[in-house]
Amino acid sequence: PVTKYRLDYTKPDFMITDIDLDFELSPEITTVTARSQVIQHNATATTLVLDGEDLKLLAININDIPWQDYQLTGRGIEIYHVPSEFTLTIVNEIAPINNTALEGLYLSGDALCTQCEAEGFRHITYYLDRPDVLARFSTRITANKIQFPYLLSNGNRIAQGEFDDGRHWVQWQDPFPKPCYLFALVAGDFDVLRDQFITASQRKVALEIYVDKGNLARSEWAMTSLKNAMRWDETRFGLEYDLDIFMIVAVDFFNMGAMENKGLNVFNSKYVLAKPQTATDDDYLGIEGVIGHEYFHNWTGNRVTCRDWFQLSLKEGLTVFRDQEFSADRGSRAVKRIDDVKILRSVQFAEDASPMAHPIRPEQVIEMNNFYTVTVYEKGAEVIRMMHTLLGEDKFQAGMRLYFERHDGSAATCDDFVQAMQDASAIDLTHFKLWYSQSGTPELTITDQYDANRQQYTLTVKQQTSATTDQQEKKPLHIPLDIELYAANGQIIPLQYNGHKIDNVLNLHQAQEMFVFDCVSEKPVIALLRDFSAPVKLHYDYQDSELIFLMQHATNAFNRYDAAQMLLTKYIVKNVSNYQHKITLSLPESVIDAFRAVLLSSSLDAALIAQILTLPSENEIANQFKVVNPDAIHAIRQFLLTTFANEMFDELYAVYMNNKTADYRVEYGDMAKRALKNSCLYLLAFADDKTTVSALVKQQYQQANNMTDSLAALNAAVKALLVCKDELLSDFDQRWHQDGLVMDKWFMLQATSPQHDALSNVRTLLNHRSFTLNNPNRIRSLIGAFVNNNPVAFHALDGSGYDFLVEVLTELNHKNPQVASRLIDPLIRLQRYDEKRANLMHQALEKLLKLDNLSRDLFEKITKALN
Ligand code: BAL
Ligand code: ZN
Repeated sequence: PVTKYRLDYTKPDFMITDIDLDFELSPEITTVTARSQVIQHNATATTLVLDGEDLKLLAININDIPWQDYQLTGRGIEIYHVPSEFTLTIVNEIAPINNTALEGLYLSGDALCTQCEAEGFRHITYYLDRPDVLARFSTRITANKIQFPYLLSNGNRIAQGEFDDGRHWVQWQDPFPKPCYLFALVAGDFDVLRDQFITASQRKVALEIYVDKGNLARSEWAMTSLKNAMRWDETRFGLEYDLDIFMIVAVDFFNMGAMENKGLNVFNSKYVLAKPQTATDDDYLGIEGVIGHEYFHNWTGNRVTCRDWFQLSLKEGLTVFRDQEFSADRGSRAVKRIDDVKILRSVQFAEDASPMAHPIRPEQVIEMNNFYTVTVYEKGAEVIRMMHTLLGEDKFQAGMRLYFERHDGSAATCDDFVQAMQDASAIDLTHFKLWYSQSGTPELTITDQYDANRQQYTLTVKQQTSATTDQQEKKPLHIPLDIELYAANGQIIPLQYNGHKIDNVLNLHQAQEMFVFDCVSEKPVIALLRDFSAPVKLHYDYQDSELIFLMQHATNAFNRYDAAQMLLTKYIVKNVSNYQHKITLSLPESVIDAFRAVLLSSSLDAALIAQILTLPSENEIANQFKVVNPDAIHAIRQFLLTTFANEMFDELYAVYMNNKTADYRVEYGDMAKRALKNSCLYLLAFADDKTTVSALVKQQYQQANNMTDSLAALNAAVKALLVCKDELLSDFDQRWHQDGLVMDKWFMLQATSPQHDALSNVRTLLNHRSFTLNNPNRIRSLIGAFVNNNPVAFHALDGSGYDFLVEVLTELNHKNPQVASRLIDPLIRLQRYDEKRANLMHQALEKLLKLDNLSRDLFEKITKALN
């Protein structure tokens, strides 16, 4: 496998301005005729090199004359001595039915569909498969009418017809030039939910959502979310939709969450289908977020696309930021922020500390599919968010307008984006740009000093980023640090120096800096990193009393949550050490009281209380340690759960009872109540009084009229190992075994069970009637959940978890390299474990490296891990 480097970018020698595609569809053999208008851009180039994989070439014509002067290579075709401007016609065959990698044209159930990002189009025909080649696409699809009554592609439907032999055809035309990764084709039989949207400039857009037959009632929320997203993008970003039709197709077999193909989004059905009986509140929010995300790509991704794949964060970081803001504007901004920070801290920080560490704009890539990461996406969104913090909403929006003015209809770079932000705001972002090229998690170490005589408060801030596997040298970054000071009575102390007001956002630039504030009449309590103003780790020696104070008085909801997290983390770290030294575990009464006060607060949003009462996950806790001890972390977490449950039993029970909702409504206030009620139930399940809690859990499961409540009960039963768990699990299976998406929840619960035989249960479930290794969602919910979210079982000291993953990856390496490559992540983090585990992980990776035909995807990660 070859490594590609960002700095090696060169412009394409040839451009394709227009392409007419003709598909004769059938699952066994599909014939593709591609007629492209090619123009030479580099006068010295006479060889046209096209990408193409797994294709059977039938014919090549140049200007309608057969052309023999070419050669097939491992990765495509080289066509020699071509003229400077010509029509290239290529005819080839593909076999969608054999396409288990789900890249290119493949079969999802009975439907044919495509996935072309990043480099899937080359599995359809020979082409310049790179994002900086933008062409106008027209697509004619012919297929059997009974089997494939709907034939869809990008743009507008301009003609259709029928043949006598049972086939029909449809012609599509997309007026917007696009790179081939945004091409899509879908053929199948569906139910269609139709609606319309009137844009701000009064244009009528037809909206269509295609779902499997019988699923119409489950697509309404997706339609509502789509209309909300379209309106939001107009009001917040001033961006309107540009075609006359917008289609979404839900398919069951999909490697990613969804795909933003122009005018024809293809979605994993997980992010479309919902009704109260089958989908949880989190599913509803997930659908809203992903529908928004894909829709927002129409401008940030499609109208302005990426010059090359190293720039992926240009569209993904920005679009994640936009979908985060959409969700925040619709629901609770604070809760959304906390959810996003949790992902960053638990998954992205771990990626920085892994052999896959990379900047949000990677420097080198073997397999692009490996770089659809939390770093490119979520840390990328944090980088955009920091610019938003530095510029403010108005200047940020001015930057967006300038960005579109300059780059609409073309392929741009991350530098182009920052330049537009800088030019529109007159704020210098030169130093800030380092965030694009430097990997790793910066750490801030903060100390302070109060001078009562001078009434001065001084903050000393040091920043340091440790070396990562990809990059040894690190420089100080431009970091926005948002702070607030409080007096003992909870009043805000205004920030000022020398008679001048100081903004809450401090700009850090150097390895060490001092900030002095005067007119501070008492030693203040400081809230640091308000709203998580930068993706960094924070070290500041807070007293317990200060954290408890911030839990009550911080004006920023994120700070309240974070103070609670820091307080718990202190005792988690202490108790992990106690556990390792066989000292009794303990938690001070004052800590429990602080949490009790949050639980009983009448002023806090119920969803925020639920967040604060949810203990950090084992993965979040693991990031506190250089060497992770999964058993100790699990034991401490169980201890905290039991302690909270026993100490706050009556209060938890009362809040549980007070937050019941009658009918199920997808409404933020109700969701918040359910979140609080169910986090109380979860904690209660760990109390010593098992008879009472088991009855309570069982009752909620049996009486629930919605999936949020029944799954919460089942989760509590499984995680607290209540006696009712087997009965409830089996009831759920009986009820839902025909529904893959619902069963994913059931697989996930068992994969993450603390039961000692979790692995053997997972192995048994591989043969369950609802499971198949052909479906990425099933794989992620059973195997992915086990390897990522059951650290005790996956890292069992007998190596059984690692052996299991090796077996699975051996099979998936051929079947679906992309899905395989996602699953291997926890195995490549061997440096984070003790010698015994690291050795076992090493052996497992060695075994995988010896596989025949090891995919590029796995090769890249394994070799990085073993180096
Ligand atoms: N572009 C791949 C799917 C997504 O990020 O929207
Ligand atoms: Zn995206």
